[in-house]
Amino acid sequence: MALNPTDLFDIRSLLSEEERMIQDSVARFTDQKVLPIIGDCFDQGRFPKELVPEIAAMGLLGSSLPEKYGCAELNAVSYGLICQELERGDSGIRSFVSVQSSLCMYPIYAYGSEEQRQKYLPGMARGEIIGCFGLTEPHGGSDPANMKTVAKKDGGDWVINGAKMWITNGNLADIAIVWAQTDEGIQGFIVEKGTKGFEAQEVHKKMSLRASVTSALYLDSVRVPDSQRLPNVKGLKGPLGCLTQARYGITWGPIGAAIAAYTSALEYSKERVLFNRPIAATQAVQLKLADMARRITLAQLLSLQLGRLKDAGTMQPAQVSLAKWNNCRMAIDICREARDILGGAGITTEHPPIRHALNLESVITYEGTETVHQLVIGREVTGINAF
Ligand code: TGC
Ligand code: FAD
Repeated sequence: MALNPTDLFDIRSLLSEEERMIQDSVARFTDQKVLPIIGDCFDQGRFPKELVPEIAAMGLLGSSLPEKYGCAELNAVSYGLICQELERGDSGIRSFVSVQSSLCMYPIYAYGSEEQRQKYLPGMARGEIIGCFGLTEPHGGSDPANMKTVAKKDGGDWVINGAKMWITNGNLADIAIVWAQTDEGIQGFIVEKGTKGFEAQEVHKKMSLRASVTSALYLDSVRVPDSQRLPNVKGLKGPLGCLTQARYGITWGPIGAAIAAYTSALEYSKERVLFNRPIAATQAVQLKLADMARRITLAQLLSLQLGRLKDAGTMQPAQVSLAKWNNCRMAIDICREARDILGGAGITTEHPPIRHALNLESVITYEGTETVHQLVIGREVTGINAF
């Protein structure tokens, strides 16, 4: 029996019935709702906000969090499959869900008070309250310990001053999780849209993640009550703990982008006839396709095992770093190679490879650059910090 070209090791057989069902329903959503419009959205530099209610209704926002907050309480592998199928559509759609789920709902759940959870999580799960996550600053995102944004205590309030850069969902968001330096270390604050002195400004001229909103945030003496501070974490481990959740999902997402590009190149190569034979009949193209299939298979196994470790509660940040590095590198290489197989046709958004390749320029950079993750592994295996 012929093997499935996008699942050579029958990894689907390792999924539970519920996990397969979730994957199928998100795949249908991507096929029916995302793929027909996403090329145009990318061209127009437009995030398809009209899809948010359906994304929410499917339970994809904060999908790992408890049902008592209106969430689907799915396991980590299911969250990964959601990311994979959404990013098969576009990294911008997966980014929206990653930020809402792992970077905004997760810290409110993990570090927030019960009052904050009740106030925000159900509305966020319904997609009625959109969040963004402000960690990166203009002077350098890789080193968040060197944070310049400060929050000073003033009676029962906090006064926040600073700026954040490259913030996904910034101009869409109703709330921002803002990380700021305080006298007691880095702390997180929930800043609501419309708070005096708080402004989001959209980043334009992007060649990547064009179907996603990216913004700068400005905080000019923004005053928030202590009840908007996340009370249960202090120090860099707060934001880094959120990043571990989001990076885990990002190990899966690029598998979807790679599958989209590989499938497109595979189909095209069987139809494109040059020198009296389809280019798929040439050794050069077969080597490229075989290499894509090999690298996708390895990435699938890596993320699945990572998900099983996460579900068992033993996943380590360095393991996430290795998978984020490997899978982003795998996907960007495949998308660029697929673009080449399509020749000139590969340079337009009529075909997915170039859109995914351009998106992955962001995905390989955000949530820790490739170099940052390589250095995390270097530190893990040598015991020497080279940052
Ligand atoms: P270090 O000072 O050693 O550690 C500080 C504390 O944090 C703990 N920790 C972690 N906890 C959870 N998860 C992790 N991944 C953790 N890494 C470290 C650590 O145990 C320690 O705790 P404690 O209790 O001892 O205080 O910090 P480090 O040397 O490990 O960090 C250095 C480095 C470079 C790895 C870190 O700064 C880093 O990861 N930099 C990259 C920053 C980054 O990724 N920014 C992303 C911004 S958000 C974003 O890009 C969203 S895009 C989303 C989208 O659109 O999809
Ligand atoms: P820098 O940190 O200035 O890095 C520049 C270069 O130096 C990189 O090549 C890096 O690998 C290299 N480098 C860094 N340290 C070392 C070292 N020790 N040794 C050798 N080389 C090193 N951030 C948020 O907080 N929230 C968001 O929602 C968010 N969304 C984003 C969306 C998009 C589209 C993009 C592009 C970024 C987003 N980011 C977000 C920011 C992202 O996390 C940062 O871009 C990333 O962490 C890198 O920071 P930087 O851009 O300042 O690059």
